[in-house]
Amino acid sequence: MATAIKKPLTAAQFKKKVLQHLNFTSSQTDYQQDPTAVLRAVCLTVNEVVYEKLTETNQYHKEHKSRSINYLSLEYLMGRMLSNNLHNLDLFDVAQKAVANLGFEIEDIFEEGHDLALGNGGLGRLAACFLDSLATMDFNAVGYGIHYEHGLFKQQFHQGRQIETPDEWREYGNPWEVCRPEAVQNIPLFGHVETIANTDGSVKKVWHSGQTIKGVPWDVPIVGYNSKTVNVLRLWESRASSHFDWEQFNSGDYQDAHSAQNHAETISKVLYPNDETDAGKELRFIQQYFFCACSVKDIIKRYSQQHGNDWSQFADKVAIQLNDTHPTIAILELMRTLIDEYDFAWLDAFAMCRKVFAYTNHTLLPEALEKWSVDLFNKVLPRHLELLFSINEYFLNEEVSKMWPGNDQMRRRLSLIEEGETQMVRMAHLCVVTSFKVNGVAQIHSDLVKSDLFPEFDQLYPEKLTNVTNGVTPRRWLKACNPELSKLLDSKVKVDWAKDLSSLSSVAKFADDEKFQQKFMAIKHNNKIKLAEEILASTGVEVSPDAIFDVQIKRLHEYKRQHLSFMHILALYRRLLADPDYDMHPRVYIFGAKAAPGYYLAKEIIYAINKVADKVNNDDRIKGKLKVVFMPNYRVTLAEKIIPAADVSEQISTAGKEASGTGNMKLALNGAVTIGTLDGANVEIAEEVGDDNIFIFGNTVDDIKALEANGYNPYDYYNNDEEIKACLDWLHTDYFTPGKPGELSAIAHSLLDGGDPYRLLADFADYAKANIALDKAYKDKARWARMAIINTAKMGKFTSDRSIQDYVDNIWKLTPMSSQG
Ligand code: GP0
Repeated sequence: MATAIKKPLTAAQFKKKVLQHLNFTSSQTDYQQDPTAVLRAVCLTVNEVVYEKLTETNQYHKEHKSRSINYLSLEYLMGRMLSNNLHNLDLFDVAQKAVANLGFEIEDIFEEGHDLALGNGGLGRLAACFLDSLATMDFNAVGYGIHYEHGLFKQQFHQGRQIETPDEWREYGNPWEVCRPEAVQNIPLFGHVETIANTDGSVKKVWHSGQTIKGVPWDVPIVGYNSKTVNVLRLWESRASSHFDWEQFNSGDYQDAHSAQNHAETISKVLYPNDETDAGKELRFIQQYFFCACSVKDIIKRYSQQHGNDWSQFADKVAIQLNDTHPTIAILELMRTLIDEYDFAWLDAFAMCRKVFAYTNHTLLPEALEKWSVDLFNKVLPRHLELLFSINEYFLNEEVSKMWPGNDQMRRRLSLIEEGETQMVRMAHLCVVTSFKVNGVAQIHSDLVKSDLFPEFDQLYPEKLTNVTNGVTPRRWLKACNPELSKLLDSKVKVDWAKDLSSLSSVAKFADDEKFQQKFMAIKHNNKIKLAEEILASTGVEVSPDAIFDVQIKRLHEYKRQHLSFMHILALYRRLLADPDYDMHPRVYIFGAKAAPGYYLAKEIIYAINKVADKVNNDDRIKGKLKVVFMPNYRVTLAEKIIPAADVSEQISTAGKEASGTGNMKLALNGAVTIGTLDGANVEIAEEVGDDNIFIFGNTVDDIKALEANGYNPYDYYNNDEEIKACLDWLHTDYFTPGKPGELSAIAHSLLDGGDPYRLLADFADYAKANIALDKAYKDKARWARMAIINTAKMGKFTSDRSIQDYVDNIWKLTPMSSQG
């Protein structure tokens, strides 16, 4: 494997620097007892290399006045940084040796690190993978987000129920961030708008804000893999603008002097833990505005450092990607700045926004499509609301009414304002109207965005709606997390597959090679042994690495249907009780999922799985053929341990509901075989691996529409399928919750009287059938090995490098560092 960039340090030099940091940065000479101090010193050593490259990257883009992409996201699920940075800098072996020399295993040092968990799930992890690819491909990119004091909560189980405790990722500092006081911003909010008449008859609007918040930037360096680039993720922390009121303090009003400060600091205090639901809280709205305003001001500042007051090149130099509608206010903030602060004419400002912004849609679920009340807007951002109304007027009169003359219903449907008891702002509509491109995240999802979500917008703006299928970084999700498989692939693929993932397709020719199969499956087995140890440590349950490791890891949500798998587990258990010799290969069901703290049914599903697990895992009658474990505190770091050990990947959402999925890609890349519906990126995974190497089941999007057109009735399935009936009835007994009948009833209620909103019962029988086919395939060792190998070999399309190249070619139009001359 050719390495273009030479190792920046030898092991001896690395060790010397670590010792220096232990001595002079931490004053820790007794480090043998203190792996945390060693971790810190190792990180600081790595940073010496990182910051040098960061300076060079900045220098280059300044000189070349490079166009930049500015990725705005309320979430970044980075995970741990050290192992990834070592791999990307080609310092892994060096650090491993140096640390061994100090008496430590590098893996034990990694274990001391905290996850940067500034996100909920797929959307936040996608942002993290994209930053990795942007740096790897030498693009000039800045990620903007919030420096939450507390990221996603930690999850524990108490008697099977989820308990949340706060995440303290930077309680004692974080070596991967640097504060940038020189780039602080002041952010106005609240107050009122004054209209001043100019002498020429026009008017000038002046926003007199009621409060100012200080935005303090923290930069996390993003290290490219085997590239020249180190970019930054810039995270904004909120502070009170004047530290506190001394006059008030001196007059004895200690409490009040503190409260303004507390209020300001609350903004970046905590990540909202709802995934795919809009909680509609005022503080969340202020979070969104705060980070958008800081970021837009920062983008303008960076631009004017190079171009002064010449705005003519702004749209050539700046692209802003909105990761979902969460950063939509950035559009209004740029409008406001151009008009109020730089005297742009309204139409010119609007035209500028339409050249700069692009928007990614991540879901069709109605509960995730953000709406904010006009009243809230008016209270917090009165000037932005005026501009929003002016955009709406232009849009309805100049565009909607010209396309559909006299059609008031169309005006009502497309308006940025939803009329009703309380007027609401439709954030997605504002995004579509004011962006130059709108993309979905997998082909089927983008097609549905066009046909079902925004059909009128597609007519109005042909070419605006497009697709960019998601991807994952193979650096973290294969090279770093699965070192043994990586080595095997290195031995067969002559190019650096981590940078050119489609090169893995050459491994497909070994899919039937017995020796290669043995090596591939021996690695899987080893990974399973390691995971079994982790499972024992975290759940107390002993599992056999000879069993099928069947994995479902993702946020807990009804549409993802963890309870479909749960129902099937009940069915298997029932079959085994009826016939202890029931023919099935032993299977371990491994779940990992956090539920939003306020999501009642999601928490009930966790509880039910844990209760059934207790019973099943301790039932000698079934001879260990079935085990169920729910691993607590699912997060990036746990995913990195589970994924390399997975045999089966559960991707069983209701067709049409999962925009893309990205766990599906990570699992297949590591040789897990998918059992899934024709939803999201599963469709494209099936295209790549072929029908023989995936288990597709269930209703398609069109089937579901047809079912619903005929009036969906869950009782049809309950009454006609003896197994479904028995399993649902079981939940009302005290079989799994001795002495407490009905504790698991909520799931049954939702599936029957609740109408089964995610059509679980309609897919149950076919899912059970697909599982029988899967079981049969697994028993044929050569066949399974072949399937697993093909899955790894055919994942080339799903590298996030390909996603980024698609964005660059079709949306952002960037040139990488190396091609700029
Ligand atoms: C979508 F709308 N996603 C949302 C959201 O609020 N949070 C979130 O994580 C996810 C989708 O569910 C996804 O299908 C997709 O792959 C991901 O965004 C990235 O596009 C599965 O996680």
